[in-house]
Amino acid sequence: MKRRDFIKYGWASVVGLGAARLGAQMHSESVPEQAGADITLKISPVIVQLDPNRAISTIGYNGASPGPVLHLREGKPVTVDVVNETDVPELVRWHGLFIPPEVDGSEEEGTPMVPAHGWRRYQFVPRPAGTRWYHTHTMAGFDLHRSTYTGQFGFVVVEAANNPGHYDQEVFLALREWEPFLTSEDMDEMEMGAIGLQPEKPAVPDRRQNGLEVGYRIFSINDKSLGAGEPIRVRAGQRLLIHVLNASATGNRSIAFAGHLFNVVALDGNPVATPKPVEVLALGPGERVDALVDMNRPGIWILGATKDDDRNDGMGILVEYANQHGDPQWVGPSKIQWDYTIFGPPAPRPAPDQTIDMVIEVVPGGPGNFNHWLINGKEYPHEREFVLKEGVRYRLIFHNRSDDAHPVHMHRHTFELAEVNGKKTSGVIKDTVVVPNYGRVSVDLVANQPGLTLFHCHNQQHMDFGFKALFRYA
Ligand SMILES: [Cu+2]
Repeated sequence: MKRRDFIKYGWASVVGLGAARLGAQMHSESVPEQAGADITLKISPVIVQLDPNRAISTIGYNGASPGPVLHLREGKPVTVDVVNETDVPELVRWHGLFIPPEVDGSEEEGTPMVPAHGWRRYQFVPRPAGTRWYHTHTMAGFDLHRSTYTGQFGFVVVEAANNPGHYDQEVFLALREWEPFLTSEDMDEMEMGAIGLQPEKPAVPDRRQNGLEVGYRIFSINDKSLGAGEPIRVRAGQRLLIHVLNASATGNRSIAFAGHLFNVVALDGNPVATPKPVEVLALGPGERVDALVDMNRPGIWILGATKDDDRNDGMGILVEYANQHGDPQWVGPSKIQWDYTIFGPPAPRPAPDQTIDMVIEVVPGGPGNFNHWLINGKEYPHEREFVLKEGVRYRLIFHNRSDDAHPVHMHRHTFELAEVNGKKTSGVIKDTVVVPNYGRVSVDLVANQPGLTLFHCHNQQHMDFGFKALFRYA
């Protein structure tokens, strides 16, 4: 990003939504107030002003996208009224929470839809504590103007009774892209396959023609493209707590903070066993990272996508130390490799009671030239194939026999990583994990949340075309 770009964008004159102040957006002036609601979320068309010269029209929450940062108290019941001012039935999904299927926000599990031009009340007890998020969970199919392709997403922070809070400033950064289109290019940019071998790589390469994938024209962090919003303003000596969410419908992303390290303290909102400083964070859609950053290199820096095209197209934000001047600096990381296993000791996990193998395969180029996705040779719903017994400890083994990295997600539960491409770990608790291309990931799940439970790839296109399965309890 060059100096003239900043003059062109004139970001000082823009009323930016400072990431840390998203919470202040919460308002509901035109929403019919229902008695007794703690939070009212209005789903309606919004304009997102990405920079002074570019705005897009989409669907958001309470007049904005991202929606407000919702602060909930762990264990304290909450009532959320969702008012749907759009023409299509909607759902609000509470990602990362242990709540019943009726309010989880999944039609497959039986959560009722919020009718078009209607409203519905969600009541639940938020737990566990940590960085969660909320988003739509409808199908988009061939329509790239629906579901998670829209601006229906926001952070939820479930606060513990005793928050340690050893930081000076907290920021919420949602990675995002806009204006989706279909392309025959391979859009999977995750460089996570680097660790270990590719244990699921076929002996004979797959030469079938790949179907269309989703690309994007504009990128942002929260609702601003790089250089267009307010910078994160810091002072030397401060410690920043950064919450990162990949709110993309389909894209795996990597980010770096020039001149600084991310000390990763939690993944998907769950504290990791061994916090570690890293140069790069990689997140599949749906994943979150909480990291502490020591502000010890005064200057004006860019925090943004490691991929130059994505960053230059807007996925970044400036970090400005007090009393510093000059051009913002970008310094690419020395290596981009991401490895979940370093955040826990390499001790092997105890043997599970039972093992469930899930083989992921692609059927390239079906109707509309869209790929279809199979788990164990079948598309959704896998009626009665995955039946859990309460209290049993399962090891799920994801065999990814495709050339895409998949962010697989289990609703209403967390799991503990056991192995990534043969590398053992423990103490890394997540609800979404990216299975590298031709990779193998094993996770341990205790069946302790009875009720229908959806499993799916958090890539909207993959989910809509077969890559999901309904788990039930015996
Ligand atoms: Cu996928």
